[in-house]
Amino acid sequence: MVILGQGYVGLPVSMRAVQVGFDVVGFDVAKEKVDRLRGGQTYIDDITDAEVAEALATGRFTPTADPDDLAGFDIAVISVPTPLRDGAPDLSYIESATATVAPHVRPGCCVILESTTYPGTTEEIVVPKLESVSGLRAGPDFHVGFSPERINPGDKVYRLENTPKIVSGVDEASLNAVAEFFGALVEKVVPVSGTREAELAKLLENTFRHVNIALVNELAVYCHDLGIDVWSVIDAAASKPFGFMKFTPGPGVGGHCLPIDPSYLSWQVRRTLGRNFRFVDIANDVNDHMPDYVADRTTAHLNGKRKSVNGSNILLIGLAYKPNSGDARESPAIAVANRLADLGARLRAVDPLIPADHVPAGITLVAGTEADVAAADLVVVLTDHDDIDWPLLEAHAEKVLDTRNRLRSPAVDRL
Ligand code: SAJ
Repeated sequence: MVILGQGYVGLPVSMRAVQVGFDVVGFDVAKEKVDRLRGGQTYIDDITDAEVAEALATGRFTPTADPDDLAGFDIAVISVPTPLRDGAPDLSYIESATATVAPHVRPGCCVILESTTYPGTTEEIVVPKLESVSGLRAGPDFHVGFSPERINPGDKVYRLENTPKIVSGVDEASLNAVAEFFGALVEKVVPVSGTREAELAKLLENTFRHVNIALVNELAVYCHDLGIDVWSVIDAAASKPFGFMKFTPGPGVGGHCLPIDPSYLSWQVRRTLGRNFRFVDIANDVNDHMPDYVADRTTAHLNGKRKSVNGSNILLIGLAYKPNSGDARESPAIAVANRLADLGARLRAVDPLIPADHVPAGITLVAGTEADVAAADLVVVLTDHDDIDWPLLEAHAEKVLDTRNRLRSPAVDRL
């Protein structure tokens, strides 16, 4: 089998497929990724060097950047990025991967798209390309399906094999082929009626999160002005054992899923129906403005001490997009930092997980010692990694704006 895209989604699929006995060609256009894999080295947090080396040692894992190595495949999985470009879906990676695999489509093979995308992509973009290049028909001659990824980077509980996997196909035989393949890799497959339903199910999963995070973010803004502790409100509501799911306010929504996936849905509704998907538009607006709100709260806090942001030393706690991750993609913490830098703040930051080269210019990474805290006119908690020295902050930080409700000392000003 072949997997196009050896990123945080494709590489775990490769490793698991080798583990259960498949002969796997791991294709990626990034030669440096292929070289690292060939050297038994990983580049994603959830796969170790040992796992890569183990896969190579079976003789059934072939990392490659050469499309000719795709020849003769039985099953091809496409797991490539689907970013936004100017607010619209950018399917260039899917189109490129499809064009790469199409010449190798043969009777009886199966092509499965895993990348998160809008309903209709599989049957309107992928299938026509595969058919036009191969001269074969999807369905009667070869199988095509969609199976959304649910890889959760850093999750120690849910891995590929124990997360239910939605599977779908352009026809019954394709559905069965996709279900059979992923059924060999994961404990539970969830067949759905069509590829559009599967594509939309994935978007619903993350839009659900995005909308509910926006709900508590907006609630936090109003609670502050009403003098109500939003954190106690949410904890109290979360005591309801049914019909409620806890989400918490923060400086905004980052990562490679939530800021992007819901906009694939609203773009599709606007393009196809000429309608606005209001929940997504509102959630984007609320969540995108949280960094502004945090900058405003920072300004107000300093102002209360007769200080301006301009020239103040601000110590930021956490720059990554979410706790216990070193990923800075779309990080709201960095959005807050940029706003404060624009106001003339002198920024230092504590983040033991973020790679130094991902820290924007103008922000000095520090260890977060007592001296670092004492030197700050204000400490702003943005991403609450577990291995931050919280007791030290608890003991020494008098001037804190905590956007994650991590600190309990009375001096702390919370979102
Ligand atoms: N966030 C909040 N409040 C919350 C939850 C999250 O402000 O209550 C923020 C985070 O700080 C982060 C952003 O939202 O900036 C996204 O957080 P996330 O927990 O949704 O993490 P992601 O982006 O890694 O989302 C992934 C998704 N997984 C897949 O798409 C396969 C999502 O479906 C998972 O539910 C989520 O991980 C998870 O549960 O960790």
